[in-house]
Amino acid sequence: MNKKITLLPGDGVGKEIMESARVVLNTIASEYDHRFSFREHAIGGEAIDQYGTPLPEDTIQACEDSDAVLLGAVGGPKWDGNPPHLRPEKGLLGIRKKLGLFANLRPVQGFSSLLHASPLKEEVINGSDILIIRELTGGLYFGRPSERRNNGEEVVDTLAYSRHEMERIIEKGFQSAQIRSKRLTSVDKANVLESSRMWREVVGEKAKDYPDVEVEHLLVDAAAMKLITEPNRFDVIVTENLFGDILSDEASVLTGSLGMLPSASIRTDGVGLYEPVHGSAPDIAGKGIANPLGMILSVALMLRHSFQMEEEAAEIEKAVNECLEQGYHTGDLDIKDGKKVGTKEVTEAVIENLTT
Ligand code: GGG
Repeated sequence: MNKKITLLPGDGVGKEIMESARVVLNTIASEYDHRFSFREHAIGGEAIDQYGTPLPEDTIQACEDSDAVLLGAVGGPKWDGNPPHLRPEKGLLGIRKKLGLFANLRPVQGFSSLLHASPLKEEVINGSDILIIRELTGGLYFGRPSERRNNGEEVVDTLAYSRHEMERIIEKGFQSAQIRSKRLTSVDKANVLESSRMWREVVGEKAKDYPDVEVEHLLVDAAAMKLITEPNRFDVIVTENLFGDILSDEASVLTGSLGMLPSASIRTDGVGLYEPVHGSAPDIAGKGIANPLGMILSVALMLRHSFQMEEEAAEIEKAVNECLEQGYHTGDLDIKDGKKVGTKEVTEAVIENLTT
């Protein structure tokens, strides 16, 4: 099977972890007799420096014309003072919007060798397996106006959603719950926000089409607390853009490190974009110590969702688990009697497990 994959390494540690993704894909290609062809393009801060825009037209075209997109990370202090349209994050938000990627799937799955790496008690997190579904193309991230006013003395951001945007992501939540444990938690702030009251209405309407799915509504503040105190009560969580961004970073505590979380950004059909949840980590960029596992697990999600290569995806997940069981880890994780190594060595350990 020949698949065209666009690689967008981006900024900071993005480049280092993208190399890990490439090596893993080449190994899968030779083990399973697939052909993956890679084209690398610029996005984020690197693209601003090279082309004067965080999302060059070339990059958009390459993504539209590929079978899947892998992204590393964007951002960094170098561009912090830039005007809003020249910020690296604009590139990432822009490509999600251009490709119509409205659903961001963030699986939060604990690996047994990392149970004690979390600051939470092992008995609380043991068995945690949550799918957070974040709406990706609406809400505060895209609402207009979003600007400073009155000589910079006032500021406005806009939280805007259409009913259609809510319906399609909530539907995705119900569909995902139906093939898992048939429990869906909808997270909002309906005691304060009009958008959340409409969100609840839409959840109520959609629930009629999925009578076998048990639905609960949680306010985002309560959800944030319960994710830490009772993570095992959750199966599928569906929520809007900003709440999903924050809750999924919070949920990474269950896995031991933000560096472990993969994500898939998809639409009903067509190209998908896969990236680790973490950002560009400028403080450790270029040192060869970034955790590549969130990126490698994103490769597994890509194989499963975009290419229907379930066996290959499961092999990668198994190899990651074995790598951790053998004690190989980067400095963001803590494994008892483990071997603290760099990005390259962790990747090599995964490859070793993939090929034996
Ligand atoms: N790999 C994820 C990443 O680079 N995140 C940085 C970022 O700009 N995040 C904004 C968002 O995910 O909405």
